[in-house]
Order: sequence, then structure tokens, then C-alpha cells
Amino acid sequence: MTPKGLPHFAAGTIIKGFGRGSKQLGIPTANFSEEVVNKLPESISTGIYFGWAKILGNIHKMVISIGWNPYYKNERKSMETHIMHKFDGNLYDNELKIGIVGYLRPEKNFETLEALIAAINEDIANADKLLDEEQYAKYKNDAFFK
Ligand code: ADP
Ligand code: RBF
Ligand code: MG
Repeated sequence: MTPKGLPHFAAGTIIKGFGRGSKQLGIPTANFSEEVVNKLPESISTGIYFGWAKILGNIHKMVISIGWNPYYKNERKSMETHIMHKFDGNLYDNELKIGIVGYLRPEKNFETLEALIAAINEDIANADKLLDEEQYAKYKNDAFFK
């Protein structure tokens, strides 16, 4: 079942976050500015979602965390996209366009960093399969990405 408010398309410049994604988790996340976060409709609750990301002219699978990262007790809501593609170097200041097409789970707190990493890797595996289903795959061709 697709939750209310999806698909949701968003675009903005990739900004610097806390630098934790790559170093502590081994899973880099491209962070959007506050302006993009503030434009999210209220129908989209915090949580972990999946979809498509366009960067440097190409479209890739992605997973996105929307919320306060309970494990780190962030004070500001963030939108962090892990693009399921290997890049050399960083992507700061580039435009990122995303289409959020499905919901995976709520944000959770974890006892250990290892448990958080394991949960994210499971999200990536689930998203990889789901995005091959036509109901989600079709959004890769949406006019928003043209
Ligand atoms: P920050 O806290 O600044 O967001 P991260 O440690 O989360 O730093 O790393 C994110 C940065 O890594 C992105 O902004 C981008 O420049 C780069 N990066 C490299 N590969 C990826 C990827 N596959 N997905 C997202 N960001 C990536
Ligand atoms: N942080 C949490 O505190 N709880 C979570 O359940 C959680 N799930 C995530 C799922 C995905 C797919 C991604 C990409 C990130 C998730 N995070 C979560 C955010 C993670 O803590 C964050 O990327 C790092 O803090 C780096 O900014
Ligand atoms: Mg990040």
C-alpha cells in the first residue's frame, strides 16, 4: 500500500551535514538544505523511504531517512539520501533530484551503532528489490526527471 502523499518529488543542492554518514556508518548520505526539508508536505511523516535519485545526469536507486535520527538525537529535522551507486569523491554543491515512491519503516533508536548499520543495510536490500517492481520502477521515467 502506498501511503498518502507519495510519490513526492523534491530537488535541491547537496549541503554538508555532520560528516557522520561516511565515517561512522560507512553509508554516506547526501543532505538537503533546511529550505528543502521545510517544503515537505505534512502528509509525509518522518521515517525511512525509498525511491529514485537523479545526480550528475544519471538516475539511481536510493533510500532516504526523513526525521531527527533518534540514535543521534538531532535537534533539526533532516532529509538524507543514500544514493545506491558508488561515486569517486564528494557530491557537495551538486543538484540532487529525488522521487520518494515508497515507505519502508519508522525511524528507530538503536542500542548500538552496529544495529543501526545492520538496519540501514537491510533497508538498502529491501529497496533494491522493491524498486524493480513496476509500481515503483515506473517513476524513474517521470517527467520530473527530464
Ligand atoms: P554529511 O554529513 O556532510 O552529509 P556524509 O558522511 O553523510 O556527510 O557523506 C555524504 C557525502 O558523501 C555526500 O554529500 C556526497 O558528497 C558524498 N557521497 C559519496 N557517495 C555517496 C552516495 N552513494 N550517496 C550519498 N552521498 C554520497
Ligand atoms: N538514524 C536513526 O537514528 N534511526 C534510524 O532508524 C535510521 N534509519 C536510517 C535509514 C536509512 C536508509 C538511512 C540512509 C539513514 C538512517 N538513519 C537512521 C540516519 C543515520 O543516523 C544518519 O544517516 C547518520 O546520522 C548520518 O547523518
Ligand atoms: Mg549525510
